[in-house]
Amino acid sequence: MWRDLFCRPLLAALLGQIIFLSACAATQPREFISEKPTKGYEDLVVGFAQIGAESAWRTANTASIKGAAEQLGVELKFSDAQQKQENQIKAIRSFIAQQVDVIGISPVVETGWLDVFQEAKDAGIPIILVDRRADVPDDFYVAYIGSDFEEEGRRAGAIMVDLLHGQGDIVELVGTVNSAPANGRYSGFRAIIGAYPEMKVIASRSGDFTLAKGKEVMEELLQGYGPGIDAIYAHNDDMAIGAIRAIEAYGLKPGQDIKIVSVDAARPAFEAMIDGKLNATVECNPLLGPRFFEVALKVANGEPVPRWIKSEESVFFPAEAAAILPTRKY
Ligand code: GYE
Repeated sequence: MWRDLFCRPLLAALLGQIIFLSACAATQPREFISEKPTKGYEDLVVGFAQIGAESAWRTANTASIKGAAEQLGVELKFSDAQQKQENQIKAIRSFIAQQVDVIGISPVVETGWLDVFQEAKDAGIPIILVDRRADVPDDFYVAYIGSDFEEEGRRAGAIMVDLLHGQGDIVELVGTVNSAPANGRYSGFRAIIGAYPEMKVIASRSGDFTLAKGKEVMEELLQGYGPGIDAIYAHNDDMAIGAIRAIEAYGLKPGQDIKIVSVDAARPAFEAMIDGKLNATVECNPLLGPRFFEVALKVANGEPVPRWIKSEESVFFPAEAAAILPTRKY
């Protein structure tokens, strides 16, 4: 009797448990029982195809990527393409051959990536665009981490309108021809100043984002236009600083005789603003390393990531430059 009372519920419970467990196994999602373990940073192998070392911005960007890899324990294969697209293409091919988990690239120019991106796709290696975009279909990369260059151009345009009171002759120092930041900063600027018929871009020349070329181009423009130039719009700080040197050598006062607006907000721009030689700088954040590896890890683990991880940026003027300089990280 007592046996019956005791054993029946026990047997029923046992049976119930067996039925429940076998039902669980049958409905278990595949990933759950897959043998592929979740990767951690220390398991991650990442290739990064950097552009080069053309500017203060780029130096800070490289330091951010290398520093984050080291801190997180990621194995980073880093390539410096010395400004050449063909070197970046070679770097991607070598990353594919080494079977890295994820490839990061800052494409020097927007076009010409289809073939090599297709090769990465065929090899099943995801690409993350960092800093600059490439002109490829959406399914050729998993995410873009970087700035809104059009917006930076619009911000520079609005500052220029204020500085010139809606009237004046501007020369533009363009970044690397056909690069995403040069394209966006070019068109964003025009979207604003286009509403002011008395504001004209009288010359637009590439200084390839370097101080040396910015100086060289500015020397030529001063030969051509001299004091007729009211303002300079430089697509980065380095070219603005090159232009400042050319203007001083020419005998004019940068920041006064010729107003200057640039992009990046790197430390040398703050120093130039403190000296009264630069009128404003539009921020572009190069410190993308930690975010890049965070996204790379998610991608390697098959987790979803946003299509565009946008940098938050500001604009800076001479009045606040001295107070802000000590806090700048690049
Ligand atoms: O503004 C410039 C650098 O791609 C946003 O490249 C970057 C640009 C940056 O050389 O200084």
